[in-house]
Amino acid sequence: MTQAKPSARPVAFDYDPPGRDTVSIQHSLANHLLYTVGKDPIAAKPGDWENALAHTVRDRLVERWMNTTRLQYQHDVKRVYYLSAEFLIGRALSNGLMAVGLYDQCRDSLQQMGLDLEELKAEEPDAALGNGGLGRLAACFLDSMATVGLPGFGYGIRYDYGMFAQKIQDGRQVETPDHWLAAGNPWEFPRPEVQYKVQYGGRVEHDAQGRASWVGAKTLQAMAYDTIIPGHETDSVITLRLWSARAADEIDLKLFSRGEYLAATEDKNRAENVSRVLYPDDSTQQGRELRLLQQYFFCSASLQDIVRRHLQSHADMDHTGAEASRVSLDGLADKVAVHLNDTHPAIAVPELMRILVDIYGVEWNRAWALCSRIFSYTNHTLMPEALETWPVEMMGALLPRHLEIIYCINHEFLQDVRRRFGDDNDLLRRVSLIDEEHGKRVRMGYLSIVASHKVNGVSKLHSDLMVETIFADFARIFPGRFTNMTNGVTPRRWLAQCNPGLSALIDAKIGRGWRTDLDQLAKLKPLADEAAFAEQFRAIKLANKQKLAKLIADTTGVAVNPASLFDVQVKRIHEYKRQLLNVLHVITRYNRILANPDADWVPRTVIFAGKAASAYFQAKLIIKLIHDVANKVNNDPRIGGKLKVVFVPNYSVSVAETLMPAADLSEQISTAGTEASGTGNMKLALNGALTIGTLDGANIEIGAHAGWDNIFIFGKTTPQVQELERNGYQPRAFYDENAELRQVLTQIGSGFFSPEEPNRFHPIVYSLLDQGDRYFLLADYADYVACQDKVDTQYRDQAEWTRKAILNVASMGFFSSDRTIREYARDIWQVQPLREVLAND
Ligand code: 26V
Repeated sequence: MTQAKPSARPVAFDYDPPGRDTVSIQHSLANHLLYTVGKDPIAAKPGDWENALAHTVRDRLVERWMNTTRLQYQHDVKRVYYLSAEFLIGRALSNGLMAVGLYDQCRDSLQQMGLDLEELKAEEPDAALGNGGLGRLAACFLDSMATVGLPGFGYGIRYDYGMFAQKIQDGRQVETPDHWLAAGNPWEFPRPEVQYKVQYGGRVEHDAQGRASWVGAKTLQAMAYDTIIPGHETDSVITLRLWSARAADEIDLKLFSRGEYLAATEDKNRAENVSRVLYPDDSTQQGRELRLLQQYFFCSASLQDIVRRHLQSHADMDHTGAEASRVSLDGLADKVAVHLNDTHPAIAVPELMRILVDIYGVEWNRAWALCSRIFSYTNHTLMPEALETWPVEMMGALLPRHLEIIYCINHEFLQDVRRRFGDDNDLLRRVSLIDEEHGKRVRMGYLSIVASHKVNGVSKLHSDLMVETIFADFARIFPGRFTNMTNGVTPRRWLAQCNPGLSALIDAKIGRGWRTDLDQLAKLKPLADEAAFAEQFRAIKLANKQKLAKLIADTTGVAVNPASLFDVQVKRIHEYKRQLLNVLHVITRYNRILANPDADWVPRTVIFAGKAASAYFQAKLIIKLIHDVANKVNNDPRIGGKLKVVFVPNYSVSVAETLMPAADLSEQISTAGTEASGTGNMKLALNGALTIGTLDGANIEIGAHAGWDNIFIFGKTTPQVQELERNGYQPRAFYDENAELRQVLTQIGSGFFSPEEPNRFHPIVYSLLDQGDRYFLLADYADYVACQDKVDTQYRDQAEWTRKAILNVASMGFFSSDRTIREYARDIWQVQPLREVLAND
């Protein structure tokens, strides 16, 4: 690494800690506008003020940040490094303001200056460095690590372009690039002095002693950018370090001196492409070489950084040179836990082996023993098509030494299996790290399991299914290695920040402690029966619905009635999540209203939002269907206000912050056994929505906590789905026996919603009736529709509905990511909050 030794601290080092009073804040803001942003106030745009405000907040976090980092060094604590290809942070301004405890004060200071905080907040682009649940979970975890005071560190990629922005044109998704850094990023500190070489390509040579060297490789540079992650109600602040790709040599001097300027910069561009764009796909594993390079790029830089930090603070005094490093590295597992967020960072396993064995000369078995104590791995999906494998040939060309190391790991592993389980060739073939059946591929999930001391799923059901299905052999080979860590969400963003109305009401009743101890929400339970409280609760929900109605009107042009039931399904568009089942219900309801217009219909607004992977044809067609159905329903004068359908474009963390507080009904309707956990389900319940859902993922635990009377459960259970599968599921049997279902599918298939193109939705009907209905929509249809009737009945009784909604909020304490992160810290990482270390020192 090209990093100079820190120079001695100057003798006189005095600085002005920024004040917290109104005048100080106003001065900071003015100073930053002038001296940081470089704008004359008469010319400054809202974006400039937002930038100045972000710096004003950041200033008030830096001292805490330095103190946290300094204390970690001084007490030589064990750290956890969370490796993730995705961090879906969203906006940072409100979160930062709340963390420093200056939200109201800043708003008022701004107001005195004639500025509106709400307007400035809207200027900030989302940091959308993730696809969906997995990336957002990583962001909630960082927030919780900081708040709980864990010595945590996030490592990922600083993508120039994050998750694509979704535009809707003629009812179809159109992807546009997300250049989130265009106006600069006030939350990051570039660290040009922190750079590592990352190599790829070339070949491996072995010397007479069998030592490997990787020769003829190409080189990239990884440069660090640090983002401050503030804790709440604490001084603890942690770091998210993201790597950006640079060319090893800025430009080719030979070409440059010959005047071939464009050619001279080609290498630079190729290198920088490595961190250019987030792969926008969470449905299928894409065998893209660049994606493997991205994964290796950030893992290699992160591990070099981790090892460098360890050696820096654990210099062995009794030895010199290489021996000193080897001795120091013996202690690595006592000071370092590395977590693999899914298999995207699994290449970190052979990379750490390479660093230890090839670079520091650590003996193989010793190095492997360290790895096995350092790594742990979370699985986030059971969907076979999302389980990563890489063609051996591709990995050999890109990372020849890593492929060798993986073969060695596999050899030792299979030998061990043979020793313990005999020559069961079928078993050996099944658990081999190399899949030989689909043209030789490296199984990254298996590699992660073999290297980790703990492997967890993300909800009880998912963790059970994981060891019963995809990892059954491994559960037998490594009993005790598999565990569960049910997901959670940060109550700071997903209640305090997004729902100020409800937060203020809760504060008034039970105090502010719930922000860092969400179990305290249970104190609201007795209030569920208090009419006055229920009245306030309802008024807040209505105000939140009005705010969402405005967003809907602004983005879609559709006027919705805030007094109607807001029925919300927001998440990535995927067949297993069954947005299509929701549409089948919508059409059924439409038909029923037309058949019986004078019945006492509960007015409903069915709200969808979510992105489809750009190459996922069926998911994109579902988006189009939602729009075509919406068009028909919303413009049918016979329907009046009884039913509205809207699709909110460009679902993102920020859009979610408006949607979650406004929902009455939370749709969590995946086929049982397919949704690993879900976290939107938690955010919606925390904001007082009632769930309609299957017994899938974390829905089961939500029901157990909220009480089964306070959730609407329908559909086949996982064992029932498995049984249908075993017995040869016949979707047509369900079709034949249900007249309403037949009508709905006939309408979709015959162009009722797409008269200008009657065949448009053939692929949808075909997938249900002729391609086996992979996600059992038809099997669950009747029960789902009947369950929706129960929802109506319940909603008519507003007092009872509100009581249940309050009980849901009061029961969500368990789903704080603080609880999840404490479980990881205790049972997997063996790291302690700094506060506890200090108390024991
Ligand atoms: C796969 C791929 C494949 C290649 C392209 C990029 C990409 C990105 C992500 C993934 C895996 C996605 C897995 C995922 O997001 N799982 C979700 O994780 C949530 C947090 O644990 C959980 O709540 C959701 O149920 C689960 O679907």
